[in-house]
Amino acid sequence: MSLGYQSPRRRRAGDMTWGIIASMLFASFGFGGTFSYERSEKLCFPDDFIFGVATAAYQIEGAWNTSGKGESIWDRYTHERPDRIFDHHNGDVAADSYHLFRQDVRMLEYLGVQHYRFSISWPRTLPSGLSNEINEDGIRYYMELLDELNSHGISPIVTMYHWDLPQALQDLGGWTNPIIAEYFVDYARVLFDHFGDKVNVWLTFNEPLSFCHDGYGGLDAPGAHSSGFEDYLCAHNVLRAHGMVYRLYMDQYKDKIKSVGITLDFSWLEPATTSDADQKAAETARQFYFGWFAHPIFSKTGDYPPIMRERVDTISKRQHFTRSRLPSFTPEEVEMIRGSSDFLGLNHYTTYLIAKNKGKISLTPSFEADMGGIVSQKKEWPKSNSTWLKVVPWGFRKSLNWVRLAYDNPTVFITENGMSLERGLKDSRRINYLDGYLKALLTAMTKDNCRVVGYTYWSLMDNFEWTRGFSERFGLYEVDYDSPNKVRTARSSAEYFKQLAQTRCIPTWNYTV
Ligand code: GOI
Repeated sequence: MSLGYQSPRRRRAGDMTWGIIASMLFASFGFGGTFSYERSEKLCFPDDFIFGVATAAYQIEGAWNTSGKGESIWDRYTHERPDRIFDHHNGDVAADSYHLFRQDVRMLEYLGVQHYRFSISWPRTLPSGLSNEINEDGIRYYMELLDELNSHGISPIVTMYHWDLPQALQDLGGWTNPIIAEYFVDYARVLFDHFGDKVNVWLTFNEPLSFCHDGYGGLDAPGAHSSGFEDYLCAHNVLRAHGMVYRLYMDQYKDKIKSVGITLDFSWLEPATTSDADQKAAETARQFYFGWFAHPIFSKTGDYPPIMRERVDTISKRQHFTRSRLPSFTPEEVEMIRGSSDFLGLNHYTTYLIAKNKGKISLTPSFEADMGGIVSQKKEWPKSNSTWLKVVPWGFRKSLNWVRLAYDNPTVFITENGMSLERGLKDSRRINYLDGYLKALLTAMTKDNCRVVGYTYWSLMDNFEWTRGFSERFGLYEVDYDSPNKVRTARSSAEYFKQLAQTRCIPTWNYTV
């Protein structure tokens, strides 16, 4: 299994492959864990497989109004509606990585990871969202971070948009206004021009499902509550924006930019029973939750999944709408979006059960009604500290195989996987989660032949967990939010991950602490 895989849709010849990137980086790592691990059976990833950790701007940076940064929808939302945040906190200071990023890089260096996935804040670089005014301090900040990473041999993987839309653009309707695709292209151009030669991998969007469905149809910022309508408009413009940025890179930045992809989240959706109705409902749900974004980009035919088109069209009619609530792409847009990714960035955390919803379809539009399934989880599945996140490693293997079969075995890069717990340094349950999910991943690669080139743990450190505030902790490092300098301390899982990143073998973890 090699990182040099070129997916059939990967259109550039002779570019720098994952394998070269990884081997260049890998040469510089030493070895020196303080923990002792028994290595009875060796379960190892290929030599050119890369391990890293992830964060996102709003969740760690703080400095929400420092040195010319513009307001984001999460600044506005947490300030105006603290009641919507579990512990009434906000990301004003968070882990203060705006000031402490050199410490972040020291932590990465200690872990010995090959890459660091972080996101750039759109309003920190373009305060009003538009490219007429560039915030020099924002550019300086990311330049220094990138230089610090590169000088330590850590490959930067950069997300352009991890949910922190400039408020000024939300005032125009945000992702529901088609004009935003053009503004996103302008933003991407600024990023390519300033940082293009310092970044190995670009991701346009993090989890459009989350920020469209939960932001425009649910309780995340901007809190639009318009499920079955605005979430579809959001997704439509996000897909157009993604395709346009990919074409920009192909047409004008081929020599400077190495690769561009997108990150989609895919929870495994298992039929609640073996009945035909539930199996069909589960497959439909996969097309709604994942195919919604993956089908237009990664399928041979492009466009929305046929079952989604059919269901939303039919249900819209029954609800007396003149036109479908799911917008349509022009044939040119279908072509522009189809194949617009060098690889598939995948976030995977957990598994849900899907049962067919046998109730009558309500007159009130909603994504859930259109999807037609009822979502649940098994009581017996081990818990995390997040209500939605249960520990189900076999769902990871099933997700990877579903992707392999649906989209002709694309090159997959795991951009997030992780587990939340409460405060505490001895996080053996997190190590157990990692052990299970990494084994499922390795099985998918070796037994099922899924093409996976890298793994990224969410997260490097505890951070602002959106509407859950600081109450859910995903970090390999604990952050002491009460301390003025946001002291970070390595958990047991950090030692485990260090061993993993440096050996590429799953540590057997009956270790002595
Ligand atoms: C990433 O999103 C993200 O990229 C990071 O920024 C983030 O820090 C990281 O994850 C960690 O969270 C119980 C239908 C309560 C509607 C059960 C079905 C609520 C709502 C089960 C199913 C689930 C990870 C909210 C992806 C949003 C949390 C997407 C995970 C809400 C539920 C549901 C439930 C449901 N998701 N997010 N939810």
